Amino acid sequence: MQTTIDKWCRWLLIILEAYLTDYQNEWKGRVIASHGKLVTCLINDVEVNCEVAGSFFNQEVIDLPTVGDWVFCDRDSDKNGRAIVHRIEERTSEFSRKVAGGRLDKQVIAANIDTIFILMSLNHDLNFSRLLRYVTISKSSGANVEVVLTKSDLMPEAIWVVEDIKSQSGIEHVHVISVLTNDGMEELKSRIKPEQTIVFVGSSGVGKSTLTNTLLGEEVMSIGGLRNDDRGRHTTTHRQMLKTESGAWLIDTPGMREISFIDQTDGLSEAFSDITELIDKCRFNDCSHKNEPGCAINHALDSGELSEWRFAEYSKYLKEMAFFESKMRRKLNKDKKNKK
Ligand SMILES: Nc1nc2c(ncn2[C@@H]2O[C@H](COP(=O)(O)OP(=O)(O)OP(=O)(O)O)[C@@H](O)[C@H]2O)c(=O)[nH]1
Ligand SMILES: [Zn+2]
Repeated sequence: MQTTIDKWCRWLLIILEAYLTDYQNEWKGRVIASHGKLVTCLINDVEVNCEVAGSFFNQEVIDLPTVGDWVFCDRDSDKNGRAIVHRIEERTSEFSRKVAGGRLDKQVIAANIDTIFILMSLNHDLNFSRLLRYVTISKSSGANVEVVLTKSDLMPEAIWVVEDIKSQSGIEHVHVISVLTNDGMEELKSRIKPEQTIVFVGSSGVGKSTLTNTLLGEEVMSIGGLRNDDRGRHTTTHRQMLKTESGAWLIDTPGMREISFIDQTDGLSEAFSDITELIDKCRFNDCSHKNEPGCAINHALDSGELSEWRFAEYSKYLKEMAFFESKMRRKLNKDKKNKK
């Protein structure tokens, strides 16, 4: 009996010790730059180099601290070596996508964002399909979403695009700007409030770094070459958060060549709310919207109320998300079996 009590006491002591070592002095900071397992945090206005604790890598789904995250560290200085990040505060919003390439993992690009600005440049590469992808992913983030059409000096007659984008994407705020001519800049700035966290997302070369530098009032980000076809050279190499002249926090992200979904059906329902409302009106709950009688989707397609293109995009995204989800489920089941 005595030995059992001893054993329990020893266990209790170990747990207590681990708890006290880990959390007795927790310092809260915000991640302002991330390079995988190394992050820079702002703790009490001081930049501290940190390393992510090993425990992050024992999770079923690895979720490392990302730019914008509020985290808890073991100290508030890196004078005696990097501080260790022990945990992440629950995020209020996150912009995520599937990592590029064949791997299945989710990549959180930015966290705790108030507004996501999707940048797209007004040149011959203007792509509605890509924009809808960004809108869908952004809508599932929990943040407010706005669109910024850049380089208006290249397409002065942009006004018709704005109306099209508003109706196709359902986004209320669509800005048209040019950093070269200052067109639309004041209106955009008025949408960025002090202390808010914002992020610019979009393909490489759309002008994220140029706009960032303008809002910061100094050349912090290096700008891509003098190309205007959006086939940029990926000049932004890592993600970082910077304070603008007006006091807002701005997260600059590298241009994304690939923008693939994870399970973001919530964003899909929001971005395509007209379609989900129609689906609710189909006579059969499991309507495939092919030949069933009483199909509200087919009716809307026939009458022209719903565009073929939008429905095709919606169906494509839904399929991609279902594919990701089933592959992810299989992977998790396999991992579980291997652990047994
Ligand atoms: N004509 C015109 N060109 C612009 C404007 N804003 C940016 N550019 C040019 O577009 C190119 C790409 O700009 P960047 O700011 O590097 O683009 P980015 O989105 O940060 O690119 P990545 O860092 O690769 O993601 C550069 O040559 C800029 O000079 C604009 O308002 N008008
Ligand atoms: Zn139907």
